[in-house]
Amino acid sequence: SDDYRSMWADLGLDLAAHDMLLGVLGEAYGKMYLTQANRPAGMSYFDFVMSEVHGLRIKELIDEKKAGRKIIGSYCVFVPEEIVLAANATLVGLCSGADFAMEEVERLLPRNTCALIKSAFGFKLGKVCPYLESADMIVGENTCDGKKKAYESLAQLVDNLYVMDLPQVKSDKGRDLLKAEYQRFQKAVEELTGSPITVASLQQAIRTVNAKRAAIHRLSTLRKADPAPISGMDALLVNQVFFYDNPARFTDAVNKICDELEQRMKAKSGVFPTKNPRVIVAGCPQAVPNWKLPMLVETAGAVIVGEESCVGERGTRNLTDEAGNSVDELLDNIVDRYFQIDCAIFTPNRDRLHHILEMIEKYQADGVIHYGLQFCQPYLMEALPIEKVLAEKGVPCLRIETDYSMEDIGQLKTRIEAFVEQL
Ligand code: BJ8
Repeated sequence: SDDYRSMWADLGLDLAAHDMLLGVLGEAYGKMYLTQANRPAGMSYFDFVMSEVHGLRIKELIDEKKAGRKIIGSYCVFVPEEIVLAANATLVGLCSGADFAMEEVERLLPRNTCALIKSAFGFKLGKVCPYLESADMIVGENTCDGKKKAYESLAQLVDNLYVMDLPQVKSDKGRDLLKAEYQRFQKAVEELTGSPITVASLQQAIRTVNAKRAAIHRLSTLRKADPAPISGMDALLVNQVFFYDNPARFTDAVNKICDELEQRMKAKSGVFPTKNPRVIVAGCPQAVPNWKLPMLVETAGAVIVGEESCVGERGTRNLTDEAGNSVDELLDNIVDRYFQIDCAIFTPNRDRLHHILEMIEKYQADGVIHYGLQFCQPYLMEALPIEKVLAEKGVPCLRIETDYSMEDIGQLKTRIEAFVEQL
């Protein structure tokens, strides 16, 4: 609409480039999502959210800003939404799943940088991300070398970058660092919003975020069923929207889908036949609109029953303890929850392998597809020992290394089809 166009222009978007992006996104969504059979009726909410991802949701954020709230953008699940909400701000995920303005990007970053980082830069340089442009603060974090160094360059492109340091070892010192960084972040957010965090506001924020995660846990549990009541494509989408939507509304929408899936389970109906090959996808995060792999897996006839990823269980598992009598106690609960995240930037990172094994059991998976983005050292390195352990346990594993381009689609299709065949 015209309203949206003037909103995008006010945010400084490049309207022509942005039209192109929305065109490509809409077409891909129609082809990959709307063509799926037996989708739960409750997915219509997510179809709506996607059709309005740069429209209505951005208008809501702008309205929040007009009412004095601040918007904070983040690239990593280590940025605690509880602290953001408690200080009267809204958190949105910024990491992006499509190539954009690649020529310009490669003038600032080496070619052998992972697609996720390049994409984040492409959306800035191409002026096509209304989330990035509406953010009052952008949080970068010292995780992998790629992101850590890229934020030094991003700081030249945006004037509101805040960088959070993160530990690399799960030691007492590591936990102390995380706590100190969350305290520093709390101060920075309070300064931005002018709203000091109180016990009540932090407790309320913890409840809000826990409810969102609990709804996702409920959805995950339902995916244990055979036949699978929801496709991996749709479940991934729900996990992607987790990062953008209004938390309370999102929680309601996910719970509604779960009610529907429970009915499906009773009726023994699903999206794929019973005894269909079931796989877990493990590895790098898949941000919107990176749907290449799940699309290939599910059109090859397997169903994805779980994502071991930050856009998935690595990001959403574990709740934050709601009990505490001071901000400091609640902050400790938050640190305890986030310190368990088994990102591959940690060394050693044994929990991740355990979690993958646990997921195979829980979701009755027949195999694992390890998804690594090209040039992502942490996840590509971890893929090898994971593959070895899975081989010892007799669990088929397909190790994929790819990017956001469509160049390897034929080759991936052949490998995935052969893998699904053997399950
Ligand atoms: S907690 S996974 S969201 S850092 S794909 S940019 S690792 S080279 S994304 Fe992540 Fe936080 Fe960890 Fe999760 Fe680097 Fe790899 Fe690129 Fe990556």
